[in-house]
Amino acid sequence: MLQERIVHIKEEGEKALQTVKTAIELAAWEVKYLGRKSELNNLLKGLKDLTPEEKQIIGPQANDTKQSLLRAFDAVKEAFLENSVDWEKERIDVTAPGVSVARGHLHPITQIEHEIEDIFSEMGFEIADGPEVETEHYNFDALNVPADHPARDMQDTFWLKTINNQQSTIDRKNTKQERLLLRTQTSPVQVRYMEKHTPPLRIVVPGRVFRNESTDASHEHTFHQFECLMVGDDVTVANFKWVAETFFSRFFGKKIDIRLRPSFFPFTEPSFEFDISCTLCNGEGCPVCKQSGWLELGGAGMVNQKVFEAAGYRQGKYQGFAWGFGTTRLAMMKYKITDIRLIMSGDLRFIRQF
Ligand code: FA5
Repeated sequence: MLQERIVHIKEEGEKALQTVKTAIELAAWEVKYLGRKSELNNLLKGLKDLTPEEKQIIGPQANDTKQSLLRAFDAVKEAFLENSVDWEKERIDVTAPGVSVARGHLHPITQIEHEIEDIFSEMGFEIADGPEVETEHYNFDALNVPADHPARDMQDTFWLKTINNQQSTIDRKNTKQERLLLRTQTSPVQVRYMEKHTPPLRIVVPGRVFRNESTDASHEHTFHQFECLMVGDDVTVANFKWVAETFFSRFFGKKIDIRLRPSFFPFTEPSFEFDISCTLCNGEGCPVCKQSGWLELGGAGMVNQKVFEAAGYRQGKYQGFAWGFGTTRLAMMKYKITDIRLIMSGDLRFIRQF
């Protein structure tokens, strides 16, 4: 009786498999003839209840049937897979040229800033940061630029409009209403940093600054500067000169000529301007260096004791040098860019070259 039933399952299963046309039908067939609740499986589970003699006959027969149906199922499944793939489409031509992936990259100014930060970090400087929207106090007052002093006009300023006829304030807790501006230099970060730290200190401050001035090949209204400040008990101009020469020589990978000229900044005393030989024309004269062979890179000097005082240090206790230079101008020299206005133009044809 059982033997006949098994033969019947086998015949029925094989017949049903021949009519299967879709993957769904094949899955249903598998459940019906090979699944956990299939008749054949129940039969196999019931073998334990048979007599030893019956087991000897029924056992092998049921197992053979299961294996046979499984083989038949696998063969049909394989055929299904084979037919469902369009091998012509799937063919991979390993000799075909690759498709290049468009990759973005950092803006040249950011690249230069990273390079500068690396060089200064190696010399033991810390990287500091400050706000682009600054108070009049930090941008001018604390840097020893009195309200009516003509030095305040040295850097034309973008003042921020007042809100609701009130002067806007950057610090709402501050009851003194302060005028806000777009910082004209990175120097305000000197005071902000010194207020929170005690010498000895060495910092560099990369950042964007703004000036309300007309543009030409070497002047922009929005550009980048890099401030450098070193304060201690006995920091001198000699330290400045060594740091400047070491930095520029490492940056350009060769010995660079530096020229110091006496100058005036309210926040340094004595003050000087420093130029480096124009790497674009090698000192021959070109539109960028205004035919002089030199490029004005920055201002520097020994920190005015009044600035130390504004930061909360006792007058005469420390001495140090400060230095601010145009990162954008440095980028122009490095990449031989003849017009500064290209740098922040957003023109991708220009940016993609770096
Ligand atoms: C300053 O901004 C001072 N804060 C620098 C300083 C810092 C002096 C610490 C002393 C101590 P100055 O206005 O000269 O100085 O600007 C510094 C540099 O910024 C210039 O030498 C130049 O390289 C760059 N720069 C100035 N104006 C522009 C501009 N419109 N476009 C591009 N770069 C500019």
